Amino acid sequence: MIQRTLSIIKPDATARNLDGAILAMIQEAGLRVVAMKRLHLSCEQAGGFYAVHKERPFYNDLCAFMSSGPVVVSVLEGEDAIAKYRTLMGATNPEKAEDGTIRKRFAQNIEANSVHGSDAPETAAFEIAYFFNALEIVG
Ligand code: DGI
Repeated sequence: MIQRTLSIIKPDATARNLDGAILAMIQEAGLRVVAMKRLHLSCEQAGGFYAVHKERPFYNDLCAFMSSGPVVVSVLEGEDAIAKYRTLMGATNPEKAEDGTIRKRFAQNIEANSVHGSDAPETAAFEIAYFFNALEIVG
């Protein structure tokens, strides 16, 4: 099934000028970039995005980190895009990430882990709408 998913290249990766290398891995995996923008989120904007994690102990640190520098948000489209991108990203903790994944290659630790990807169709719909309107997505 053709799906869409929301990707974020996180501040640790943009700080190291890795946007292009990560987008190349995404495109090499067969995913198409159908929308993209570069943003510097406020702490509140990052918090709204990660509202599902509000009760987690790392929530405040996560919001601070996600607003510490620019991010590149994009909508990816392709066959089973949600699962395909999660596989390409690798485990949340880069010490557990498989060879060939974005996090194995670039992530620095469990927080500065370079990329975000939606984990289910419902979260993808919420996350895509958080950043893009219909006119900004061009398949
Ligand atoms: O979907 P993921 O990004 O792989 O992971 P998630 O939805 O469980 O968590 C969202 C982000 O929150 C994750 O990319 C980094 C951060 N995070 C998750 N677990 C921890 C964490 N940060 C810290 N400091 N400690 C954690 O245990």
